[in-house]
Amino acid sequence: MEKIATICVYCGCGCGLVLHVEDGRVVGASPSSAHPVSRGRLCVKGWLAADFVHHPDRLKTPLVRRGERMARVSWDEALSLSAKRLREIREESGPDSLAILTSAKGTNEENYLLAKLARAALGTNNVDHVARLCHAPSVAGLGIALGSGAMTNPIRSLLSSDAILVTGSNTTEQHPLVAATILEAQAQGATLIVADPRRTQMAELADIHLAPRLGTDVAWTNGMLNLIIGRGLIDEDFINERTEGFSALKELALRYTPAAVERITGIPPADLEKAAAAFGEAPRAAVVYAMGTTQHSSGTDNVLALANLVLATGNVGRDGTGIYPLRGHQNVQGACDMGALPIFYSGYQKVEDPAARRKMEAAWGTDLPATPGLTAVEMMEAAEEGRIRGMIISGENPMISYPDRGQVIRALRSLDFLAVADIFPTETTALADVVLPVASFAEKDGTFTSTERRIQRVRRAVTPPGEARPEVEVAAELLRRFSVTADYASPEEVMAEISSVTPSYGGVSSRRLGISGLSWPCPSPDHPGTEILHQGSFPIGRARFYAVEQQHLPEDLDYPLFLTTGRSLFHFHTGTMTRRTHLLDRERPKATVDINPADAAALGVRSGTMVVVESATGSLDIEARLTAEVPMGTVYIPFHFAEAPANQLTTRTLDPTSKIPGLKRTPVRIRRAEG
Ligand SMILES: Nc1nc2c(c(=O)[nH]1)N[C@H]1C(S)=C(S)[C@@H](COP(=O)(O)OP(=O)(O)OC[C@H]3O[C@@H](n4cnc5c(=O)[nH]c(N)nc54)[C@H](O)[C@@H]3O)O[C@H]1N2
Ligand SMILES: Nc1nc2c(c(=O)[nH]1)N[C@H]1C(S)=C(S)[C@@H](COP(=O)(O)OP(=O)(O)OC[C@H]3O[C@@H](n4cnc5c(=O)[nH]c(N)nc54)[C@H](O)[C@@H]3O)O[C@H]1N2
Ligand code: SF4
Ligand SMILES: [Mo]
Repeated sequence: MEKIATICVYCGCGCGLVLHVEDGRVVGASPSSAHPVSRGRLCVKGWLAADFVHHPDRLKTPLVRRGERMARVSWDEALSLSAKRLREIREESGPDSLAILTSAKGTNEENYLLAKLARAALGTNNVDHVARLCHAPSVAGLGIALGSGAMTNPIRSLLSSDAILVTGSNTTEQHPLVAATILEAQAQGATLIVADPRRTQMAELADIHLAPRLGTDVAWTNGMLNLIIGRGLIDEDFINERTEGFSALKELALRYTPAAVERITGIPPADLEKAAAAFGEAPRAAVVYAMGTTQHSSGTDNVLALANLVLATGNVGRDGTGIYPLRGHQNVQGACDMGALPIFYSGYQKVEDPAARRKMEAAWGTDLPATPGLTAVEMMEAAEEGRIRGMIISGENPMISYPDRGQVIRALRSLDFLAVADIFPTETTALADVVLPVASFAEKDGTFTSTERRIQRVRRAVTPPGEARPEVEVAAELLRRFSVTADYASPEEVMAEISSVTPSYGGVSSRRLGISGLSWPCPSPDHPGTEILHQGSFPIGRARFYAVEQQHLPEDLDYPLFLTTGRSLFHFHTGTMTRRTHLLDRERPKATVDINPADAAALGVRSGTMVVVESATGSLDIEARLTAEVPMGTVYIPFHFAEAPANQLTTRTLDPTSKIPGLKRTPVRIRRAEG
């Protein structure tokens, strides 16, 4: 048996995985004991990460739509047709009538080439990916507050924390190896504060559980600051030496008294006081957050409020401190780093900056567009209105994962041309004109960048099924069809180009990565990489406080309940891989809506009753599950299940700064289904 060291394909923890190969097939996976994050451990999805690789449903040949049917064609035919249709649309409607969604499941090299395809070949900055639905508020908020949108410290650094505030993160289920580290820190004496409207396992294990109403995070965060200022627990030296804007924030925080916070959030003053004391008194405190923070129409404000908290207490730039936006997909950090975003080239170099643009034009040998592109949800709106006519979607399943599914269907059906690259048939490939079968993580070389900015090697263990090909090759072929030079002999050569144009990856080469990888910024070949950011200074000089107010949340009498959506440990998003992994699907085979027993009694609903959930955008038939994990007035649906897609109910209400939709709070009503 051969053993190939690689990286888990699921979440941003970035665990080291060993694939076991026998007779050209992956037969199992086990943890890597030498790996700095996993240290010999994996969660259940990691142990089962090899299961879908040889599934019979894998896409094996390129397909082209012929009326209602999909016909098998050669790669040459599929790619030539794609290039021809995209070129025709561009001639008729201009480059900005085209768009690319790249994949957080893809490698850095694939994301870089797809972003290059959008800019250098199609001529548009319309390139984005699911980070828009995920940590766009972190990229925007931490970007303006600290100068970098990434996690400040490595996961391991939490072991040195004296207090850890975890908010909007179902950590034991969604980032199991981060949760294991947090619980290890707690066992050593750190105080664990968890803010989540639901009583998750993390909340159950917390020393202090704050259960705010959905969407009221700015209020309680400002409230903690109010108490921390009142008790003299701020770090005045840090504020004076390294930040600006504190006086305006202080004035604002004065108004968020415990009583005012209780009215907005429902959090009892005594709990808020305990949390503020624990966080404020800790010599080293850290904030860990995820989608409960970002997926709101106030997502950027929520992030800024948390940044205020760590800055005011001087908890940045040291081991045991910091702010941890937990990145979701195993390479969503990398997809952002590679410039699969409408306003940035790789390394967050702005497309609007003439110097950056000239540099990229010289590197890519062509003129580049200067106007920022559309974000993911804006692309869907433009498609419905006919402003976007041709799209490439690589490794995303927006039919299940994007908000307001009715609108997504209308948008994708309105396109004149859609090409989709995936490893499995999905609800989105079903609408494609061309389907491109690509290699999975086990069948290609390249790199992923984990949530702790750790750039790690992904290694080919087996050959792709049928005619499926690594997407690096597919993207390079498309670039050449648009006369852009793309003579890459291997993903390593793509990484060489990435490091030549991307300062933070400047010292990265596949050869250097080894088992532990390298954390960016790593500007030069002799640089060891950077585990803790902002140690002496911030990239923007001084960090900035932003005085953010709690948004007013109007009541809607027609929709008296609030839906929040999320995930389960056993499934990954739209389930394309986990629902094809028997042992995972068996654990969580069907969709349910969680309802508090008191709400259920008022509705005349029991566990197992079929109900109809209705929002302003759609309705859904789904089975009820009664649980006190959700508070009264709140219901919860995991969005994994195509049979009952939660996004039928969500809306496109966007955060004005980051353009993330408010997926965590949708007004709904519920009734028993007829019959
Ligand atoms: N098993 C598994 N792991 C995954 C994924 C997966 O699909 N399956 N997906 C990956 C990806 S891409 C991501 S982004 C991460 C997501 O990881 P998480 O963000 O941890 O997961 P979610 O279930 O989206 O939501 C997190 C929590 O936010 C809480 N919440 C909702 N509204 C609010 C609010 O207003 N305030 C606060 N404080 N909390 C709120 C919810 O109750 C929920 O417990 O997981 C990654 N890991
Ligand atoms: N209601 C609601 N909606 C949400 C969220 C929520 O919390 N609530 N969360 C949002 C968030 S944070 C995220 S990140 C998104 C996730 O949304 P998506 O990223 O669209 O969901 P996935 O199911 O992970 O889709 C990944 C696709 O990539 C394919 N794939 C796997 N490996 C490869 C590969 O190597 N190459 C290629 N090309 N494809 C591959 C998979 O088969 C799958 O079809 O969902 C968002 N939508
Ligand atoms: S914690 Fe995340 S990266 Fe680690 S094994 Fe589980 S899914 Fe994979
Ligand atoms: Mo995500």
